[in-house]
Amino acid sequence: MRAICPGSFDPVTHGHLDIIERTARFFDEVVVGVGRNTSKNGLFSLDERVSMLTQACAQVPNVRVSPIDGLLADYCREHDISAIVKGLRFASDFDYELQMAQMNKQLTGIETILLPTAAQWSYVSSTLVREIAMMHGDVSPFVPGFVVAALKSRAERPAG
Ligand code: COD
Repeated sequence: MRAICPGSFDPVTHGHLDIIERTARFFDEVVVGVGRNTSKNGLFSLDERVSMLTQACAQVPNVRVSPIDGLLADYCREHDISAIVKGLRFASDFDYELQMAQMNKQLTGIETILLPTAAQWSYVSSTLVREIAMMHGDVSPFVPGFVVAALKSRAERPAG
């Protein structure tokens, strides 16, 4: 069976990677779907995020990375995906994820599985990582080393 772990991954964190690696233990194949959350301001381009995820997941043989263009529910139907797997950190994640899970189910019948975050990553978010990095703080505990480097270079030369 094939599952998808979708997200904006802007940038990918150890919290995301923990969810992806745990999902890979339960499914034959996992697609990491890199999409766009229209309610968030992006830092890295789609190509940059796909490239970061590809590097971060290189050691997990049954994981591949793909951009998602358009609706997640349509992507799942077109690519024979049986389940969407998402991470849950706190109550506000649950409210947001439940609404999306029910909407995606209504759109194409796709099921969503919600995995609780590992306790050590429960307070980590891409939004906080971006904010800390842009103010030259240390984000090395939360993201892979090559992401730290990409954030440092972006903080020195902000886009746009
Ligand atoms: N520990 C565990 N899980 C975590 C952590 C952490 N520290 N941080 C984040 N997560 C989880 C999140 O809860 C989420 O499940 C997932 O990882 C991805 O998180 P983000 O923040 O990178 O991604 P989002 O929430 O911005 O991604 C939203 C999507 C791109 C998936 C969504 O907007 C989408 O499906 N877009 C496609 C268009 C679409 O279909 N829209 C209609 C939806 S009903």
